[in-house]
Amino acid sequence: MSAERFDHEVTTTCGYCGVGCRLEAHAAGGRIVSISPALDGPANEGHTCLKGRFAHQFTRSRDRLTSPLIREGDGFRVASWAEAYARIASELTRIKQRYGPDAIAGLASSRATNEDCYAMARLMRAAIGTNNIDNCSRVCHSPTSYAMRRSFGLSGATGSFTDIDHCDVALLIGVNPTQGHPVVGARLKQAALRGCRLITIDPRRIELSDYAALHLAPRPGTNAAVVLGLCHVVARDGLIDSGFIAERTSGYAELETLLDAYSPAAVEEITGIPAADIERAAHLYGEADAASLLWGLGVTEHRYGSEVVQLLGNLALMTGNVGRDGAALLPLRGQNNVQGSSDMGALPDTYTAYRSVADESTAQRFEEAWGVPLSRRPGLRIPEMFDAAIAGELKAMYVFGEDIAQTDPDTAHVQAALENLEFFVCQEIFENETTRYADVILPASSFLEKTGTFINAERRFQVVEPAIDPPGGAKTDFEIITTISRMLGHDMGWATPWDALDEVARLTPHYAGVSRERLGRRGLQWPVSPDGVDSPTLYRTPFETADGLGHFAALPYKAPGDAPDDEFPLVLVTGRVLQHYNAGTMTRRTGNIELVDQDRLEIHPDDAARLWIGDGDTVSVRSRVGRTELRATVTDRIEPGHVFTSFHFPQTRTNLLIGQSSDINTACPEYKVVAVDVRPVSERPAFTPELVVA
Ligand SMILES: Nc1nc2c(c(=O)[nH]1)N[C@H]1C(S)=C(S)[C@@H](COP(=O)(O)OP(=O)(O)OC[C@H]3O[C@@H](n4cnc5c(=O)[nH]c(N)nc54)[C@H](O)[C@@H]3O)O[C@H]1N2
Ligand SMILES: Nc1nc2c(c(=O)[nH]1)N[C@H]1C(S)=C(S)[C@@H](COP(=O)(O)OP(=O)(O)OC[C@H]3O[C@@H](n4cnc5c(=O)[nH]c(N)nc54)[C@H](O)[C@@H]3O)O[C@H]1N2
Ligand code: SF4
Ligand SMILES: [Mo]
Repeated sequence: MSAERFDHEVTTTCGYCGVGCRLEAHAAGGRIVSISPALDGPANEGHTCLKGRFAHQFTRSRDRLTSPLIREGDGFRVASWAEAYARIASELTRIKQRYGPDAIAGLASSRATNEDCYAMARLMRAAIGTNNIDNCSRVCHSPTSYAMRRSFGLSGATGSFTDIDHCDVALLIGVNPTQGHPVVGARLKQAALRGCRLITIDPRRIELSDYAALHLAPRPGTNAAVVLGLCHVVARDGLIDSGFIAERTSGYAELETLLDAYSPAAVEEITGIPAADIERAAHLYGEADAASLLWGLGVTEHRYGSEVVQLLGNLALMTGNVGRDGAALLPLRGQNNVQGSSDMGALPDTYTAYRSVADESTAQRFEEAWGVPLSRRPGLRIPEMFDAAIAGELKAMYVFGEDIAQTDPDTAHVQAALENLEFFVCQEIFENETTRYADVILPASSFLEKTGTFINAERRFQVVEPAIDPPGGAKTDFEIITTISRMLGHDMGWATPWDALDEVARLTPHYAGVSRERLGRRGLQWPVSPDGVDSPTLYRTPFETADGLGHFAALPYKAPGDAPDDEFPLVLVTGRVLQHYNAGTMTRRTGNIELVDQDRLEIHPDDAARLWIGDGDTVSVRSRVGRTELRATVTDRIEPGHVFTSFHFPQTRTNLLIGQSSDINTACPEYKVVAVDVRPVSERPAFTPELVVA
């Protein structure tokens, strides 16, 4: 790119996934003309995927929201900011006075910055007076956060992406990095090429399975049995690190007793994985000098997702594969800033750095800083918000940057909840499925139009700089949230997002040394001590639990919440594809739409033949709670008995099919195991006589 072709250049951080690639964005005349990878980006080292590099055309899409909209009858009319703000302030004040602060709830966006999310949490807690604040981590990696805090102490990856370069075995379970975290996916391919042995555990044969020493295909929802089987063999064959277990952990004896029941033969029964493959995988992992574990939603979005993460913790603890170079536990957190939105306390039960709202000294510290009394009662989680709205207890919601009507489970239930609210504010960059229910829609800014920080999946705070201005009358999320707070009588007192970041650092020992200057081009991985020293590897010694030990968890396998039967004989797994991102509001407005223009149902050739479904045919998919139609792709990457689809296109309405079953500890939906009935709806006859065989 020649210098003449752009007039403005910034180094910023990608706003799609949790890898956190550093990008050089070039703009001319207020438009992005090109984006290239920053060579010194610590997570990407000069790489990006097609989203970070090319998926920026959405910024100037004609569909961008450019002025506030207020409901009028069945539609919306353009309004001034003054009118929109006044309406929001008066409605929220009325509802608070009439029904109390807990009748109002807010959702923070994991697409937005730490400063936006921290401001939103402060708005709900201090300006409204409720802990009803949550973010999309609820439907994603909340089980990881829960489990890692119990096993090790802190809610984050124990190491960094560079550990992938230093391990001799990487075990991937329920994660598909070449699609979801492509730059990490490429790093894993590189690792495989230099001799690192990959093990992939996924009901589908993912791209990295082609590079793996071993691929295991469990029945969906049986991860616990797989991991207990691996631990069984590791213990039985003396592959444990006894010194590590004795010095640094507690609870091993109880686990050892439990493991008796999980012989490879018993595990084969439950999971369908051949016993010999369990043996091989356990030996590969257990005999490695340094083994890393990576997981994703194939672990968490299940009824016992949080327990499986604790079981993965067992595997690492019993082999001493934690707290060393190359021996990392790397949950691939999804959204660009889902680590951050949670770290910032946009959760119903915690302030920054996961300190409980019920903890007296923490609450007092925030009361002092914010000058208002704060509730000690944990607020509602997202699914509880919907239940409360349907019950008539929750009256108003303020949602920014989350398309709950498309992405949350059981769409009909979500719609009923949103329809039942007295007042609903959406702050968005596009109209989407959720804004249909809004009373006021506020036009906000994307990551290329704002200032602040994101935290990636390796706990790294990184700077975000605007490359262009927000379109038309749109404003930054930070400006909107802080203005609404001021109108509600609580002035946060910040001129810029950097003032908010300084406040976070001041009030949070784990982030004490974080500042704009110190973050520089490479960012800092929390905890960051007051003198600015950061932490690429956690737990070199000791753990951050109350007793400083790593905690084993003796948790047996339990069957998933849903199971196939005669009426619903197939298991639907849902997930994502490379070219589109979640609700798809952004990627559907880029050239990626030419690559993939619909959600497809992947089905094994045997099932397809049995059901008389051809590649490209339209099929009906029915679950216990809903029905939809989409086109089929016949592929042997999926096992017989399972089908797969994504949720990127609103017309598919994938989430009509998902029920209310969720993780027992965190309420993360069981998106990954849904019993369904699939049949063709094409004009083709159900059978042709010449093909009927007795
Ligand atoms: N291109 C793209 N990238 C994205 C996103 C996107 O929408 N598009 N979204 C981002 C977000 S928010 C997130 S959270 C991440 C998610 O990234 P991943 O965690 O990789 O998410 P998924 O593709 O949903 O699921 C991962 C795998 O789990 C497998 N799986 C399902 N059930 C089971 C099971 O019972 N056991 C095992 N072992 N595996 C199972 C699925 O077959 C799938 O291959 O991606 C992020 N990156
Ligand atoms: N069936 C099924 N459903 C799933 C999943 C699954 O695997 N299967 N995965 C779940 C997971 S892991 C997640 S994380 C959720 C994600 O679900 P969502 O968080 O709802 O999805 P996104 O598309 O990431 O973004 C939400 C909205 O934010 C807007 N937006 C983007 N940037 C900004 C910004 O800076 N400011 C503002 N104000 N708005 C912005 C976008 O236009 C979009 O409408 O989906 C979940 N849904
Ligand atoms: S890998 Fe993730 S962070 Fe990197 S460019 Fe792609 S979407 Fe952005
Ligand atoms: Mo996610």
